[in-house]
Amino acid sequence: TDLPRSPPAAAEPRHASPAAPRRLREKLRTAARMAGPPARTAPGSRQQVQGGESRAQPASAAPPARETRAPFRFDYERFRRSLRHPVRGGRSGEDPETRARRMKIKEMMKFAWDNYKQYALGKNELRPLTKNGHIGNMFGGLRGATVIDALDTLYIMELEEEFQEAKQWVEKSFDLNVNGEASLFEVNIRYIGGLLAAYYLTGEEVFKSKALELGEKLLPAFNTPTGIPRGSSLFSPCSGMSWSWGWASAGSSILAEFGTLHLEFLHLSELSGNPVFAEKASEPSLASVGNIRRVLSRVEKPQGLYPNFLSPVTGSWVQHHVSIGGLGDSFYEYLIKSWLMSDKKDSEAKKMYDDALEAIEKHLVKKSAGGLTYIAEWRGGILDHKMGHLACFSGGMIALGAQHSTGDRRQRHMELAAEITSTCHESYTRSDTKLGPEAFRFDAGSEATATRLSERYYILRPEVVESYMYLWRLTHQPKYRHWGWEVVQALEKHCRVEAGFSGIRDVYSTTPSHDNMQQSFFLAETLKYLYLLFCEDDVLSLEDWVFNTEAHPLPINHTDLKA
Ligand code: DMJ
Repeated sequence: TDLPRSPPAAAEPRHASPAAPRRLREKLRTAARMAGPPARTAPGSRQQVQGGESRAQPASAAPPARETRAPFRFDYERFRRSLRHPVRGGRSGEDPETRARRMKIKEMMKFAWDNYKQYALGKNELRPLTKNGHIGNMFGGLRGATVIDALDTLYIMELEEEFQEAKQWVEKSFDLNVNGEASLFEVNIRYIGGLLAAYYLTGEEVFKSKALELGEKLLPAFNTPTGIPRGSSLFSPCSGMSWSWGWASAGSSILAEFGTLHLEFLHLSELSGNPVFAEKASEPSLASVGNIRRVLSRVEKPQGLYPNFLSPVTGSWVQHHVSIGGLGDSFYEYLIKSWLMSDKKDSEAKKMYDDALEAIEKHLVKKSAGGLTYIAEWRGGILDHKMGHLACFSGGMIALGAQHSTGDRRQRHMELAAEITSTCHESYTRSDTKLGPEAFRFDAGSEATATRLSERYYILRPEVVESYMYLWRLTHQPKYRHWGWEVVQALEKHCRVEAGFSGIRDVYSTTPSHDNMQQSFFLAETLKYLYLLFCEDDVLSLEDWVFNTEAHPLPINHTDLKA
């Protein structure tokens, strides 16, 4: 649930910097000149921020991590005892068909991993047709996105040998001293989320220390006049600096990016004892997700809606485009999940979620001529009758939130969640491959189908099966498992190739045109949610865990775990 991506030919997020390697080298050289002689950053201390527009803003007075780390110890054993269910579940008694389906999905995961390992280990993603690796430009020079994204799925599926292979790669080859421009959002949800989940599931210190080190590398992105981070940060080990740049999102910051940090950053503070990620206890810090919350709760919302673009300089909206799909999506998801993760203590997040959903219901939820419920986009008051694949996560989110409402509201929201999930299912069943397009429309006679050539592709995205998983867990209606199994069959038929799984360019054509990319989120999310759909409810129980927007499980804070 992030930003819309470009069509398969170049499956990078649309907001990824177009900077060519030559321009990047120039930026690094300029940075080095401005910084003077390289200064080593003390291990564990915050990196210095220099350069670009950020220079005017001193880094917030956050305490260096080492000041607070010494006396602090996170009590992992106590954390494990605080869980209400064994992480991989403990119930049995399922029917043989459910077990067989789950085993099939496990086999798909093994196939995806084995091919990545054989042809692309250490690259970010596998190109399954050409049998090589893809690096891309989203992660600031970091490698191994598929390894980090796959860790917790391998663990949950009890693929022990494969999990050990992935862990060894993290121990021996995962290098954080890299050069490049990183998307704050992508590094946070995939790398930090993946490492945190692997730590909480296994207790292996290597995952925790890498997550904390990487978290500190992201802090300079917050160095703006409002503390609203920019979209990208420049990792540069030559002097231990990171930069924030304005051009990545045309000078504005994107709601789904700066609104999708809260879950991971709270855990970084929880594990390190360093309050800077979450909030400074007595003195509000700009470099914290608490500050983002403050800016958002103060700014005026047109008709109660949250536009997608905010200026990190003035703290005002830049244009009035509202979407529960790309550019907005996971901001809403992180509000309700922040409340759940706080064991229902973060009432501000719950109120923001409730108010936002009320405005969405009032202004964006529509019914098509054929009776399908959908959530439209809003451009300065004009509705665009379109839903992106990304927006299909919202069925699951609304169902999750509804569980904690009462009376009419609970019933209304459960119905809305079921209707949206059913519409997203229609977008799959109305295609020839039984996989859904990147976006579908409800205008000019179209009902849940793509009308533009550029929107017909499917890149192994998870959002529709994510909603099936939540709706199954919350209602136990068999149709959600049936729908999930339809997806498994379609993936096998149209996306499985000799060396992995690939996205396809046109869901309305059964003559395959593969995009040659096995996205890391296919292992992190699509296969994990499908697997969980065929598990008992106590495997990664919703009573113990919230899933970050890349499906990495983070624990609900049942107790204070400082040692
Ligand atoms: C993933 O990286 C995450 O789900 C993100 O929130 C949205 N985009 C992809 C999957 O579509």
